[in-house]
Amino acid sequence: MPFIPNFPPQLLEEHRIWHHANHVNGTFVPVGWGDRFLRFHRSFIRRALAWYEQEGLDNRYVAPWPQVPEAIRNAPCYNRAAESRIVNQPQSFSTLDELGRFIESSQVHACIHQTAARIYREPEINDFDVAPRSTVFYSIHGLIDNWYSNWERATGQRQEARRPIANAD
Ligand SMILES: [Cu+2]
Repeated sequence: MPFIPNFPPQLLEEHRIWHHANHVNGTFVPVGWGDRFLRFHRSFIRRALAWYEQEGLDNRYVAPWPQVPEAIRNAPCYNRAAESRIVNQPQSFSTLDELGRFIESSQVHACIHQTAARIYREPEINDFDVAPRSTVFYSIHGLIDNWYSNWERATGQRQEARRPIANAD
């Protein structure tokens, strides 16, 4: 089931707007983008998957890939050395922004989307406007989110979700 039925239009719109507001072209990725990219997608997939679960849809379809599928790693656009640094040397990124910018500037994120769209014959996966309607989007972004968690563990920079400040009165 690669296509998610009745995906909430407001969630789709939120993702579309984020990418239009944060458009990057090629390998130049501005300072601050990486931090926003990782945080936005973490929050987005959590909310989209909460809806998905509520719908009673099968969680197995949207589970993160345990690693990038070999068929994608074999694509000419894929940067294996970059993936290896992300996975094995997370502490080499001193900030979350550095990690996020690297995932983009190394083309790892773009290549995964492009290649998945091609090999699964699902062009939607490579279209920001509609990608969250595909289950593969969650396999990809769940894996990227696990790279983010891995970085948090390795650097001791895990930040708990902000709790509302208790009212002192
Ligand atoms: Cu996105």
